Amino acid sequence: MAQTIPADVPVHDEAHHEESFWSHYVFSTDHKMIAMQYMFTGIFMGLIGGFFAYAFRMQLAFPGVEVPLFGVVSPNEYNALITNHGAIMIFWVAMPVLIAALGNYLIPLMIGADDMVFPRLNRLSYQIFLVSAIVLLASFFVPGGGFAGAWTFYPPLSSTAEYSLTPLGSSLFVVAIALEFAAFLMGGINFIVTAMNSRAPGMKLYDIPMVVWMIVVASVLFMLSVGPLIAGAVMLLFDQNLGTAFFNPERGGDPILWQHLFWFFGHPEVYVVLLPALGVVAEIITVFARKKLFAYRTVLYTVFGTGVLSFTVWAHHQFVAGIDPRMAHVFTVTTLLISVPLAEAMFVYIATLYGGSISLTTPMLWALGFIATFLIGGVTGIFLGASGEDIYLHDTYFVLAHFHYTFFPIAIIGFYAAITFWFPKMFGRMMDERLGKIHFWGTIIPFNFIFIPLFVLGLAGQHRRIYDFTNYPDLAAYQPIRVFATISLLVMFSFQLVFFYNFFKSMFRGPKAPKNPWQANTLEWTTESPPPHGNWKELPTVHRGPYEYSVEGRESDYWPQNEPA
Ligand SMILES: [Cu+2]
Repeated sequence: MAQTIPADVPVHDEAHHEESFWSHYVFSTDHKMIAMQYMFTGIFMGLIGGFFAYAFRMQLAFPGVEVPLFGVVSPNEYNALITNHGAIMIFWVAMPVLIAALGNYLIPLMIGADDMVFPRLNRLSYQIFLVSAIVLLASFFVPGGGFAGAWTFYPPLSSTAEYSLTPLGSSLFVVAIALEFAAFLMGGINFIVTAMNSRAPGMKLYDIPMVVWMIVVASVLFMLSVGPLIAGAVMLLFDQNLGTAFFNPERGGDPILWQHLFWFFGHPEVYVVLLPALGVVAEIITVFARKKLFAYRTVLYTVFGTGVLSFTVWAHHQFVAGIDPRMAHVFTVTTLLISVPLAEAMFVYIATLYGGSISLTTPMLWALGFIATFLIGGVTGIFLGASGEDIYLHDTYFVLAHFHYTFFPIAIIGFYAAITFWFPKMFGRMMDERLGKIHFWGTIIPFNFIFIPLFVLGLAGQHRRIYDFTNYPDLAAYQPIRVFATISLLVMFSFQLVFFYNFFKSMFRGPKAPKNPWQANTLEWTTESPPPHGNWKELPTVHRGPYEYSVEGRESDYWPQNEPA
């Protein structure tokens, strides 16, 4: 239920005293500043994760060669690079940027609140997240180096000192993961409570913008799935340091147990980051097609259904781990089922575009790029979900390419869609459209050139997590394909410079943004760009139904094609 704020309650102290640098940038409890902290930390970690990808892709294309800025990649370094590339991109880039930064920035502004319900918990959430990132970065510099047992940290490579070449590195890795989950639990509680209790008067449950709903559902999924993994991480720490044997079969433990604990979290985790990105795309295509979402409530029910289903598919990661084949059938069925609601969401998005008056702005290009690439990710997942076929494809580059066709749209395209769309609101200035489009095409084309070849290599039987394929007679012949993928990566990376140039130049020099440059009609566009402390001088009230907001004194008439004539 939306709460009504009595008229005599002061909304926010507009004329508050000057803040010092520390209280404004470092110890702020303002949701917008915390969102920026999450976003910039995520971008920084993304640069590190990207650099790791560059180093190991160079090793794969040109084995043993000295990699500029890195040096020769040793086999153990190679393992540490792929491990931490995966962990960083998922836990320290996708999570903080898509759910923490977007949730923090958008939820209060899109529901008409002046801040989060628990601002100090919010600040603590970021601080713990920052510590987790520092612990992870520190793990690269301890004796033995960073953890090198793959991002899923399966025992025994992660648990017992005798198998692990990086005992201290793996302990710090697990501590960093556990800290980070504690941070996101705090953030998630805030998101859910704020969206449910702080909405502007008149905004009913079905008026909540889709991206806010998506972040709320993602937070619920995270809270329900993360328990087993935190418990597993603690058990792993005990195995590493206190001599327990939860995952050690020689002493009665079971390494497969870890796989269950990990993937019970790991699969819902896909939806934890996917849903915010889906929400971003929904907001953008409705604005730039000048249409309402084709089926708002259907998408919402779909998302709820996907959330429930996402807890029933995890063992599709374990088809070759020795689970009972009859169980494999069950997980095949649930996995194929979960592709239905997502296909439906894609259908709704395409139906929203149909007949709209589409303007291909940079955010719209990213949103359309999301739909196109994510569809490839989704469709290739169906191959892997079928247990019979997975026996052949398991742990090949086909999995790797499938995975990147889901996570790249989510984390990278979702981020670029969101940042190009909300940049005017965040920084009060417009980004350069021409540079934005150059960056879009310079990213999306090489992205496909990196990963389509990897599907081919996977079907040829190329196994992941191997240091040098030229040692394998059957696989050495494919070396030109590996070189092609690596060069595409270099091209894609170089186009990211265009983004950073555009981003920082526009932040300081871009033309001033009006309140509502895109003529959108969600609430965040009714306040100044950037919004003041407290977001509005007077909190807004919502008058009309779903996706047709109008704020006191302003008619919402941006979407002339809302209703059929
Ligand atoms: Cu999965």
